[in-house]
Amino acid sequence: MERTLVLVKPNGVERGLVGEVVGRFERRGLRLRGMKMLVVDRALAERHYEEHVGKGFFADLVSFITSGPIVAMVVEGPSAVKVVRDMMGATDPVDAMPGTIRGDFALDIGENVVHGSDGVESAKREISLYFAPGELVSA
Ligand code: D4T
Repeated sequence: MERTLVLVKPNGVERGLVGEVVGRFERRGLRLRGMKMLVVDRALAERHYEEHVGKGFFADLVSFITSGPIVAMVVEGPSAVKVVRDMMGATDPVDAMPGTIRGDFALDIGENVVHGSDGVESAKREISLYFAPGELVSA
């Protein structure tokens, strides 16, 4: 079993896609272990995206993720990191296959609706940024 962090980004919340995104994971058989709505502040955004500090798109990335409420969730299942990323599709929605979340609901890499951790270690780090241990339930 693995756990991964999923975010429905501000444009996903604004467009009313939370239920669609959560429903896809639930119907696949993944389990929700924590979920909350929050507004990401600059400090949290910079910690979350620390690997992108110095890149040309960093300022826009922070500005976007802090622009409105997001929904953060911890999703659990076999190979959850890979399964979730496969269900989200390519980072650039133009390359995302139809049937994936980005392939069905996005066109702009800067506003690609969802985030999913890219590995087991980054999942652990990211989950701890958004959730205290007591906020997560176990099976
Ligand atoms: P997230 O983190 O949103 O799930 O995206 P990925 O894991 O799929 O992709 P990433 O870390 O490489 O990029 C993080 C975030 O930055 C935006 N981005 C990325 C951008 O606006 N321009 C770019 O050139 C890249 C590479 C999109 C996602």
